[in-house]
Amino acid sequence: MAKKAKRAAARVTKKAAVARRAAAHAKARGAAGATKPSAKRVRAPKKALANKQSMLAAEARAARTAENAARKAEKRSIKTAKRAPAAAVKNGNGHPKPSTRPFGQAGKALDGVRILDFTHVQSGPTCTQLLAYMGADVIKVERPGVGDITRGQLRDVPNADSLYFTMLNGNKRSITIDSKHPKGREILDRLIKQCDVLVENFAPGALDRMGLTWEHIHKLNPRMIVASVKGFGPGPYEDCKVYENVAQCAGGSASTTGFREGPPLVTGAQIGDSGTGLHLALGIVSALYQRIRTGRGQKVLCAMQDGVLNLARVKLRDQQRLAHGPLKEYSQFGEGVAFGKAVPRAGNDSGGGQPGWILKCKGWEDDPDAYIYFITQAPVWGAICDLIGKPEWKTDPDYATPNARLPRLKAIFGTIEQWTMTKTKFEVMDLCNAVDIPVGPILSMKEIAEEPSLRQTGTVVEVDHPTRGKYLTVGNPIKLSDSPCEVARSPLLGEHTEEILGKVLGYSASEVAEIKTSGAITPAEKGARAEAA
Ligand code: CAO
Repeated sequence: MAKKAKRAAARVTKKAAVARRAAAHAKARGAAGATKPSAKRVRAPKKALANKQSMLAAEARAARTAENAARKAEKRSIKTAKRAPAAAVKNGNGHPKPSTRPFGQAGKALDGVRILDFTHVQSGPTCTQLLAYMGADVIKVERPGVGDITRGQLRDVPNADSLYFTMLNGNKRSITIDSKHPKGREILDRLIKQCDVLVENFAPGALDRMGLTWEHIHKLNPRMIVASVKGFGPGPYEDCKVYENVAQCAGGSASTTGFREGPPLVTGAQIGDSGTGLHLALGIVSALYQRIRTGRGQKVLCAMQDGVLNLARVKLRDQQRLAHGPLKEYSQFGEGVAFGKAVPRAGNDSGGGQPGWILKCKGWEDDPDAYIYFITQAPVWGAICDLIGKPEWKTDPDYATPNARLPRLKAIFGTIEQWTMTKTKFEVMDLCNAVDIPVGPILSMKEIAEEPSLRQTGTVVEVDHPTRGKYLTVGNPIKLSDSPCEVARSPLLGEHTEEILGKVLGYSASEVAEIKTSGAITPAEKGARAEAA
């Protein structure tokens, strides 16, 4: 019986793989993978064009048929896998046989996924850029003539897209559409039918005001995943507009960052924007995975407050620990300063159980970044004592144990600093790492930009841009061994409008010409002028 089920599962898996390959093949031949130019819509004046279009339509039909077959086969394989769990495990849980292609040559993780990118500023674009790095076809919709507001913010090169924009929108295509223009809405509806995910981070209610409600989107394309970043989740603040630092403050980061005697501080890392974009990307790929089973899309919501709190969860941990006594690893404990009702700011104390602090290194008088983070990790205490020339501390009862050291941490770090100040941060790094003492040099952005190892791994990448020239960007920080990432420059405003209208949405050349004068893809005045002409 088990053998029979096993064979059945293998047969179905094979069929699914064949169908999927056929779908991929047909897709590859069909322009940009998912064109659905219906035979009715195509009105070609010339015979050659008509032939080409009917060929495209036939290819699109073939792609659809093959896709349906793949979906059905996949459904059957899941059913079979459920009936025969042992066989499913052996056969890779109903998925295709492992590719025989060398790693890195079997496409990209998100090949075939198409994203309707309605994001702007930072949080949403971070998410869609990551998805693009993973291989998704990201189509960024921008307001005609204006585009993402960041194109013009913090400009360093006159008349060129800012680094704010270029570093968050690599590997994407740009189409301009006025979402409030009737023709623009029609184009958007077509895009919805052709895409797998819509990502947006408009102010609350803006997408609905465009007429793109969940009900509307779901009706047009039940497989569509609608992913949103908002400042707050449902509750008293859900209608508020939110930027990075608002989220850092509302998510518990600011109240726990800074020095005890100073005001709350925001951090330089954009945990509210980029952090939430990262959370959203995980939500999207999870929803894509669930869609394989359910066949339907869903809403994915990441509130920036929630994202920040998730990253600051150790402080919520400490809040609860406070009810059971003082937080002994906070230096204020060693200094005899009483705790209040809420988690205090802990300066540069380490967030874990191992005391740490930032110490001066050689050259600190002139270089604001000549510092090192030094952790007095208990297991390497002996090595620390030897290195800084205090071997007697290894056996001195005032220093030998972590508990004995707690009230003396300030003085201990003072002594260690006398040693670090005689070395550069890189010398300290080398000497400490040789004996497993965890330390971290405070690297400036200049040092990071110039660090050869980050260039080699593709974490820092130089790309060329037609109007601004070469610039540095952060590549994919997530490395997949079978999904290579080539970082491409950000698109110019509307650079791919015609390409997408024609190849993705199947508009004919004459229809594209009409759209161009309708005002739907150009700024309102230009459209009006063109109409009048
Ligand atoms: N065509 C026509 N109109 C368009 C358009 C297009 N292609 N794209 C956007 N618009 C319109 C929207 O429909 C909206 O119009 P209405 O207010 O009339 O409905 C308008 O542009 C402005 O959108 P917005 O309110 O999202 O933009 P804003 O600059 O006023 O606010 C922000 C920006 C970020 C505060 C807000 O979008 C927000 O709170 N987003 C959610 C949280 C978030 O992501 N914050 C992080 C931002 S990064 O620091």
